[in-house]
Amino acid sequence: MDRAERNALTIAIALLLFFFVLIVYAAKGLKIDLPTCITDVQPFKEGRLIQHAPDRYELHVVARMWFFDFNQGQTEIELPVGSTVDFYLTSADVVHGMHVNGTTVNLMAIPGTVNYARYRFEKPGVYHVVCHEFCGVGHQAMQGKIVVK
Ligand SMILES: [Cu+2]
Repeated sequence: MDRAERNALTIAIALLLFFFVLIVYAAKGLKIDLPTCITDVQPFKEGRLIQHAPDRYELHVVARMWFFDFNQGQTEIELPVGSTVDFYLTSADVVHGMHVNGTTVNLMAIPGTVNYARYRFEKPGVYHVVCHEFCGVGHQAMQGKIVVK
């Protein structure tokens, strides 16, 4: 093998290892979890916001053409600042996406499955929730709001 070739390969391998180690550190050390498809929760039909403690919430989101049902048809919800939310997401019809802007919550809503992510809202503000997976003619209008006060 040519020397320049070996140097290029060494640098490429070192770079990729560096990226990989940092990603594993973020996932395990900082607990920035990847979305998980969970199997012990049945797909639900209605959105629901459940409060377990003053700063602990469970949010069942149903994505449907063309809105997010956060809580019995509501497309906008309010949470106190500092809340930790367990997001459970399913779809009532086709495949949707759900990205909560400004956070690491970025999930797919797939009919028949439940996706899960956890996030703590440390800063107050309006978090727009958008669908980023094409879902028909109303796709561009599919959005919701999480208001953190
Ligand atoms: Cu959608």
